[in-house]
Amino acid sequence: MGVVNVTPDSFSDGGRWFGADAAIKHGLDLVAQGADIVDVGGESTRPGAQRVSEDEELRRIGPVVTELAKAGVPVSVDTMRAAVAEFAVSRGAVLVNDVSGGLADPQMARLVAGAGVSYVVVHWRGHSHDMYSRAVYADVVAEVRDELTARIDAVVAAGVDPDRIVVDPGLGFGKRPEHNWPLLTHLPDLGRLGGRTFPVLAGASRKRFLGLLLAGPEGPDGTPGPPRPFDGCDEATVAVSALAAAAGAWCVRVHQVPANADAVRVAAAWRAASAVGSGPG
Ligand code: PMM
Repeated sequence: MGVVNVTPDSFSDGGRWFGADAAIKHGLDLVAQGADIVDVGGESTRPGAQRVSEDEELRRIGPVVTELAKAGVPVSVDTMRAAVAEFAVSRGAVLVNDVSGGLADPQMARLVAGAGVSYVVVHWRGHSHDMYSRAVYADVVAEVRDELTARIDAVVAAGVDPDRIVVDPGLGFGKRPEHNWPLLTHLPDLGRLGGRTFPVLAGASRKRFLGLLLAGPEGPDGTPGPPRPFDGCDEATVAVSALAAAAGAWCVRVHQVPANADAVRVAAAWRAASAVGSGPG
């Protein structure tokens, strides 16, 4: 999944594809580079971000979703608003990527159910302006699984077809680095919820926990080194994509497609070969 953030302020690519023409071209380029899905978003969810209005979100994504879908691109709409999802689906979007897992807009699950599109249910504990205040976990994997299970039960009760659900641990959403890493190493468990197995999507691309992992050397007084800037985190993103896909993730959401598409193909070959029995005796 390649990302097109039609925003002035997203964490890693804010402002770059803010104009509709640039965003449409970027989406087409991502497909040419190997993306299977293009995720179009008009609202930044970076830590501390304030919300944009619905009109502004629609203004940003409208032409981009419309033109990409018209060009035959499988479009995902990254939105927490049912009205925005409804518009995007009416223009041909095939997937609703809701980083709030249906919590931000009570109409979302019904809209998705009625539209019959796929739905990414992301683990989320609240809006970005104060998300770190909620980053408190005793057992992050168990709690994220329980909370995702509750969201799935709610959206299925509202009519969403379970076969259309994709789950996502929501890396960085109300989570610190020490929470993101165990979630990444338990991706298959995160897909097995309530007696069903759901495809899993992971969105680690260029996130701050990678910049912190790759931080510069500590100062002489032990102060942490400066985090690596996001555009120095693409190789680490590729490493996460390979490991996540090898562990069975269905999809990785990334800003830079070519190397990640290669990583996913390596992982697919890895998984296929590991299924060929050649064990002892
Ligand atoms: N992360 C961001 C935006 N949308 N969607 C899903 N499903 N999973 C994510 O982890 C996710 C997302 C924030 O990233 P960006 O603003 O750097 O693109």
